[in-house]
Amino acid sequence: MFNKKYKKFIIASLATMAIFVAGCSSTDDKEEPGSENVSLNEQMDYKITGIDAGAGVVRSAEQAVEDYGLEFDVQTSSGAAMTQALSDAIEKEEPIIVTGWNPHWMFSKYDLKYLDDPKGSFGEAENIHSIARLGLKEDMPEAYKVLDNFFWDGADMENVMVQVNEGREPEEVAREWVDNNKDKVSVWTEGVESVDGQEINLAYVAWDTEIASTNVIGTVLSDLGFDVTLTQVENGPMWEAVASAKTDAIVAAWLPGTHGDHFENFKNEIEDLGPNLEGAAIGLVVPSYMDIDSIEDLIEE
Ligand code: PBE
Repeated sequence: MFNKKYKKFIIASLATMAIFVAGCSSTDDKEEPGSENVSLNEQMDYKITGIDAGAGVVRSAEQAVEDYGLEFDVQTSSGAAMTQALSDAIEKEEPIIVTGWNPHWMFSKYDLKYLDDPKGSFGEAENIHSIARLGLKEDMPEAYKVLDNFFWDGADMENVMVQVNEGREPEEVAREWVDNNKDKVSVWTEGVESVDGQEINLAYVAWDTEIASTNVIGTVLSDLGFDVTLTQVENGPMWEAVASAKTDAIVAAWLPGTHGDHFENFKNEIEDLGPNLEGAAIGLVVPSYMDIDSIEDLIEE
């Protein structure tokens, strides 16, 4: 028994030495594969700048770290802290990786790129869905129709987002967008009758995308005579709220991937009204001046 173990130990030691020797000789000719990644990763402190811990994109970034075997940590903060860190890094032309998504004003403000994701940790293209609480159709048919009809595109949403990012109040920007886009809004409200102060609550998370959409649809409902309250919550609680009818609807469901786990969890307690925007995406985003194109470029061998 002892002997057998001892033998194994010698074999293991020899194997280690062989690897060591092989390693040494190769450094004479050229650098170890992946060593240039090490220095870039060190410059970034092995940090991916995330947003709020409840966000799907943070979870997917953690999944990517695992799928690609990266040494990185995903640091959580908020959407606002992430865009601030991005802007600071760009000012100094320093490397940075953030958890990003589009539509987003950051793509019109800065020169950015998504890192390729050959393992698909961030999923495919996403749609943003509107979700109603059960019973909304019967209780508030007019609001239900508007939410069901609500559909716009990435350029519409970015138009609102860019102005909010410039420091204007979301409510004011939404008011202006609704006034300037009567053709689109009239499709959402076609055949919908006005109501007299019926209360409706919409829950949302303080992501730039959702601040834009929720304020716009809130303005449309308010113009129809609804007494609208927008309630800001975290992602998990937003899904719980619509499933338990604490809120009437959300327009912030990223599917099938980003919020797929929440959807799966609550699918029998909610009504999916379908996409209000198509062709959204999430992923790791870097400034274009960075000399990497894929998440694989972060792997250290
Ligand atoms: N986001 C924006 C959200 C969905 C909308 C990408 C930050 C998320 O990651 O959950």
